[in-house]
Parts: sequence; C-alpha cells; structure tokens
Amino acid sequence: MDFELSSDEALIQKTARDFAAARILPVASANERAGRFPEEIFRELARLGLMAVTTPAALGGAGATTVAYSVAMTEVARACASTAVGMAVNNMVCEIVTRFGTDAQCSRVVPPLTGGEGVGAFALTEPHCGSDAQALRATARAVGDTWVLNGTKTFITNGGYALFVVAWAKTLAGISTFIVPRGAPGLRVGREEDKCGIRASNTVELHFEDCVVPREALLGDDGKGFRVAMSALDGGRIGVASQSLGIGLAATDAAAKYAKERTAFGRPIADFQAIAFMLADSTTELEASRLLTLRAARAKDSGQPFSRAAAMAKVFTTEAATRACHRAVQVHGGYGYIREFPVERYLRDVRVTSLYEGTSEIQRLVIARDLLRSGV
Ligand code: COS
Repeated sequence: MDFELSSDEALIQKTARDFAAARILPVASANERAGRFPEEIFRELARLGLMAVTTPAALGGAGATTVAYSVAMTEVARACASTAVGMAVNNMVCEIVTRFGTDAQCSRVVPPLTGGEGVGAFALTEPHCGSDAQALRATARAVGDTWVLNGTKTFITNGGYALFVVAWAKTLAGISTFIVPRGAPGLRVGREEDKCGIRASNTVELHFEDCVVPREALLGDDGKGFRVAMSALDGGRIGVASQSLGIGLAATDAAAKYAKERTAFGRPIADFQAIAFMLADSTTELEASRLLTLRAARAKDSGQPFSRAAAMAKVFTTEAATRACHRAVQVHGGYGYIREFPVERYLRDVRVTSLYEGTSEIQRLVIARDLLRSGV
C-alpha cells in the first residue's frame, strides 16, 4: 500500500493547511464560543474546491481523490472542528447527488453547493432512531406529479443554512431518497441544538409538514434509498476519521508545546517520563490512525469495497483522538480546563466524532459482520 501523496494531493493538503492557518484558526475559538456559523469561510473554502473535493471539475468540484479530501479535512479540523463538519457534510451531499442523480439533478443541485452559494444537509436521523436507520418513520406519498413528505429529522448538520437537504422517507416501495430545496413549502427548520462542542456548526431539527417537492426530487430508485444512505455513510466515515485525526493532532501539538514551556521541580515538564510517554502514546496512536484512514481512502479511490476499512478507520481514529485530547488536558493540568487554552475546546469537539455518522458500536458491528462473512 502506497501512503505517499501524489503531487495533486500534496497541493490540496498545502492549500487547506495555508487557508486554515490564515483564515480559520484566527477565528475558530471566538466562533465556537459565540456559536457563530462561519458562512463566509464556507464560501472561501468553496472557491478553493474544498467543499466538494471529489466532485468532478465539470460540476465545480476539485475533481480530486478521497485521499486528497481526507488530508484537506484533517488540516481544516486541526484549526476548527466545527468548520470541518460543515465541510464534510457538503462534500458528502455533493458526492451522493453526483453518484446517484440524473444529469438534470446534478446540474441543478451540485454547482450551487460546489460554488459556495450555500451548503448541503444530510437528513437521515430521527428523534427515535439513529443507529437503527431502517426504523425511520418519515413518509413520502406520491400525489399527482409531486411527492408529499411528512416527518421530523433531528441532529441535522448545516440544516438551518441548507440550500438543499438530502432526506430519507418511506414510500410504498420502501426507504427512498429525496432532494428538498430550501424554501420548499412545508419544510420548517426547528430548534437548534445547544451542543457540548463543535458549537460553531449548525445542528437543527427539520420538520416536513406536508412538504411538497416535484416528482424529480426522488434521488435514485424508489425504495432503494437505504443503500444510498449506507454507501454515503461509508464515505462519510472516512471524513469523520480524518476530522478527528486533525483534532487529535492539534491537541497533541498544543500539549507538546506546553510541556516544553511549563516547568516543575526545576525542569520543563516534558523532561518527566509521565508527561513524555503520554505524548508518545498520542503520537503513535494518531500515526496508526492516519494510516488506517489513508488506507480506507485509497480503497475507495481504487473502487474496492471499503465499508470495513472505513469503519475501522473511524472507530480507531475517533477513539484515539479522544484519548489524545484527554491526555492534552492532563498535560496542561488546571490550565487544560479553562478557556484561555485551546485544549478544552478540542476535548469538547472531539467527543462527537465517535457518535455521529455511526457510533463506535455501529462501526464495530459493521466490522464484525464483514469479518464473519468474508474472513479477516
Ligand atoms: N453499502 C451499500 N448497501 C448497504 C451497506 C453499505 N455499506 N450496508 C448495508 N447495505 C444494504 C444491505 O446490502 C441490505 O441490502 P438488501 O436489503 O438489498 O439485502 C440493506 O442495506 C440492509 O442492510 P442490513 O441488513 O445490514 O441493515 P441493518 O438494518 O441491519 O443496519 C447498520 C445496518 C446498523 C450498519 C446501519 O443501520 C447503520 O449504519 N446504522 C448507523 C446509521 C448511521 O450511521 N447514522 C448516522 C446518521 S448521520 S449523523
């Protein structure tokens, strides 16, 4: 397995790193504290191709690989995990529509999302079901030349700002996928969640109340939407792994810097094995995470099955990054628990990564089912 980046991938990584340092990091902490959705940053990310990295250039994307997407995501998340999750969902929505949409759907929906006119949202989860996605209750009835959607979606990232929502509902044929534009009659944005972390991201309920969309809003085949959702989540899990890697790296960087500056008993605390070994463990686990994540991304790029690889990357990386953030707070002592230092934000931000786009338990289930079916 080749883990070297191609020159295009390295260029995208550098573009993301430079932009994150210049434009995202300086406002990350203030935006997170204020719960301010960084719309202007998303527009600038779109201009750089980073809101749709794998989408073909003909539709306004960067036309690059999943590996390029992964390394760009890590760079953005190193600066601001809230920005990273908004970027991740937009990338995922562009990929779903490009993959399953008709030419007409692609040309109507994708260019505004790649061009920074607004963001996309992914609406699967409902108040009573997250892990058990097939239990969703939203419905879609065919009425004349329209579909009429009813139901409630919850924890919808970007939902309050979405230009297009990709939403799942049950028709007579089964779970199906719909593209719902902003302003569709009967689509109402509900309450915004007051979250523990990633507070600059927008997380809302969406209510579909006799929401009317045209027949052409159906994405893919009627009744085949569950597969669309599952295959989108496989890719999304590489994004979340990449995001959590960025948060873990930022926390470990901050901890290493602090350990060299802070003295105790007459020496920098980095001289104590108790501290140095924490940093060593975080760095080792994050490097293993990086390799698992790149491996999943390369598998996706080469057209191989990658569900298991993506689930392994997600469960390992999100949990390793969470440990790294805990250690970073520990290295800072009391200073790790106050807002003057960034590590408390990393710890709050990282926690959601082993919850959304499939909990750690769901990743283990996906891995176990696959290995019991196909062997190790
Ligand atoms: N890609 C394509 N198709 C898939 C798939 C995948 N990764 N995983 C499952 N499918 C298909 C199966 O092949 C099966 O198709 P058929 O009905 O044609 O045989 C169908 O989907 C049902 O699969 P399965 O029986 O495995 O479904 P389960 O209800 O047991 O659910 C889990 C599978 C638990 C893995 C799934 O519900 C899941 O991932 N849940 C987590 C959802 C999630 O991540 N939510 C977060 C939302 S975004 S914040």
